[in-house]
Amino acid sequence: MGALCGIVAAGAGLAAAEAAGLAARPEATPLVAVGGEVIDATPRPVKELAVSVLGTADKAVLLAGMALALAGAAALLGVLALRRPGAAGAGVAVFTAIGAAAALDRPDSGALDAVPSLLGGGAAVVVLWLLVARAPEPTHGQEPREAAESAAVEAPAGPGARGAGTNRRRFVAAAGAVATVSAVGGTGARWYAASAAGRGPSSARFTLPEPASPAPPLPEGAELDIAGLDPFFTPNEDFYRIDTVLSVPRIAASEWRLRLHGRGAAEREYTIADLLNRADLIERDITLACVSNPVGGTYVGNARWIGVPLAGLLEEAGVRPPGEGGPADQLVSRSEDGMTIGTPVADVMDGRDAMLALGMNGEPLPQRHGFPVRMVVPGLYGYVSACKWLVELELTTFEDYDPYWVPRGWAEKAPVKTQSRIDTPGDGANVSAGTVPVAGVAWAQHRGIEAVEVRVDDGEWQRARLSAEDTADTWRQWVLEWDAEPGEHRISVRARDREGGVQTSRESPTSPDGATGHHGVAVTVTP
Ligand SMILES: Nc1nc2c(c(=O)[nH]1)N[C@H]1C(S)=C(S)[C@@H](COP(=O)(O)O)O[C@H]1N2
Ligand SMILES: [Mo]
Repeated sequence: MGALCGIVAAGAGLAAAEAAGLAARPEATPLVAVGGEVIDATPRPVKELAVSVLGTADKAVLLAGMALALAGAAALLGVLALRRPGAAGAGVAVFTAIGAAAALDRPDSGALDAVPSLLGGGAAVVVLWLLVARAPEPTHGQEPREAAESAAVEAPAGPGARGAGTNRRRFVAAAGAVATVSAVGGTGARWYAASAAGRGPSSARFTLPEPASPAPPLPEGAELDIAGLDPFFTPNEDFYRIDTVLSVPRIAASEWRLRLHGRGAAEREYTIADLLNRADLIERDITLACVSNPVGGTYVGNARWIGVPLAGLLEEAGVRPPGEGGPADQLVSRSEDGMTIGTPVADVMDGRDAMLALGMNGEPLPQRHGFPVRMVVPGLYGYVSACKWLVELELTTFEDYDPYWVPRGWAEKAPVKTQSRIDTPGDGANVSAGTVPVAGVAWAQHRGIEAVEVRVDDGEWQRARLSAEDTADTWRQWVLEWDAEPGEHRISVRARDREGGVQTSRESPTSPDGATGHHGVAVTVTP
């Protein structure tokens, strides 16, 4: 009986929280907020395992698992409530606090975000106490019916006797009503929130301005239409995320400031409006890659960015590249969360589209990808160029300053290595004999991809067909129509860049400056 009270009360609390979430933010409801915290806190290997086993169902499974765990705890608290309602109330308060704390810790949150958890916790306690107070007495092993009847027989005229059956019916009716209202109200609120969320961003942040220099139109044939091949533009939801933060920094765009200072630079401070209103905004397609990407890995993605050309901003502050006598050779970017990233001033000012990015694939930077402002520098690994949640730029020297990763054994300078990856067929795949498209992506940012070659077993390297090149800063897709013969085969790929570099077969680890080697997949071809 107590367990039933607890579960019904928890359901009522969650439903109340969902309803309150419509007024506050749907992201702030306890299940969603705690789930988000769990995801943020999950170590990368565990997360990768979950994603590889569950795929896109990982979040649904997480939420269902949390609901189950909560039901278990609610049942225990309900049993406790029969004897000690106060202690059970304290238990509910603990869960309420967890929900509220998670909601307040979520990206973009405000004080209002605690409201759904607090209201939900309040509703749960009230329902729990009301139900427990009305719960029929335990019947000591007898069937409820018999208990009621025997009570009636023993005390035929007493009011308490008739009350036992009535109480039971009342209790069941009340619990059933609460459960029904909770289920309908809770799922209704969640459904409404989901449909409302589809209509537009829940928190208006800023509107992306029109760039003075838009990205050139994508050339025809830049995207090959092959099942299993990564899309040319990586959707923001799918873009890899690598950073050291457990909880994504929340920066209000209106409060954001960027300080520029250091050797050979006039000190400057910029607001978000300063950047948004600039007349020199550019829009560019740039492929970002992580130095921790293993050969064949997925820590690489391509996006259309909008931002302020970094070289122009530095020139306005009087900065000259070292080649022109400037005293600083390292630009250190600092983030809200204290990350430091060092980039060669020479690279930033050599004409490439290094930028302070505000937009990613047509929307303001997602919180996870550095809102409101991050750096993007074509051709350099993220850890030496792509500072997210940027708040400070300092001109210094490599001799004088080691940014975060350098004392941890990573290279001071790290241009992206020429790399290629087979997306389809997957490693270990079974395919039928005949024509099989072998396809993937190749990147050599800022040098450009010249050719991609594929080899089956110990055969000749064969030229793959390349997608049309967008820019030298973006990856290219490639495909080889393979005439697959029955048996076990190993397929490898290598890329050539525009500067004559050939992707080496020599295998080296990601540390200190990026993995090398050829990506290969083993495939079984059935007749
Ligand atoms: N503030 C901050 N910025 C950061 C990092 C970080 O840990 N903190 N990681 C860097 C690394 S290692 C990479 S590869 C890119 C990844 O950017 P993404 O998460 O948007 O894909 O961000 C870079 N910028
Ligand atoms: Mo990285």
